Amino acid sequence: MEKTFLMIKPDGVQRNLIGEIVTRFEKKGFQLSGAKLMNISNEKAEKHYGEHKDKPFFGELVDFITSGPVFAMVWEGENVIATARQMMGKTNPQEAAPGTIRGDYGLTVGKNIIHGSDSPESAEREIQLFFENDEILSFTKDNQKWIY
Ligand code: FUP
Repeated sequence: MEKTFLMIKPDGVQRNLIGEIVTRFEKKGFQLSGAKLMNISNEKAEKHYGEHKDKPFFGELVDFITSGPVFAMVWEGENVIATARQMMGKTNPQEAAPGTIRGDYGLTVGKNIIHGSDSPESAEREIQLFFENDEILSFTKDNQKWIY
């Protein structure tokens, strides 16, 4: 099953949006395979955003993502990479449609609440960068068994 890397950025953590965002992906039908609250080192931030290293906003981007805890997640499900990107909305919250995470909760491109892998290659790379293999779980759910 396809997997993606999603990360609630420091602004989302500070604004108490972890539960709301996790709920959206759960309700959509995706399954959480791994998650942790963590601080990102400068080195990891620079690797993660390597494709932007020549952009004028790179310094600010690294400063922001290392400014406080993030909530890193691996989600799995059919077409989860592209669907999660749709659910997140456009990079600039001013252009993100209402009903998307950035459209509903963001105001500026600098603090846009969530990151999500944009391709199978970046998902693979980002999952490897943030998670050990034994932190990613595949399991089937049987709700009835845990109620009765
Ligand atoms: P996304 O894949 O939607 O996270 O967007 P990008 O990979 O293009 O950009 C990564 C991050 O850089 C964004 F989440 C916010 C930041 N950014 C800026 O701060 N200014 C810009 O002009 C573009 C991106």
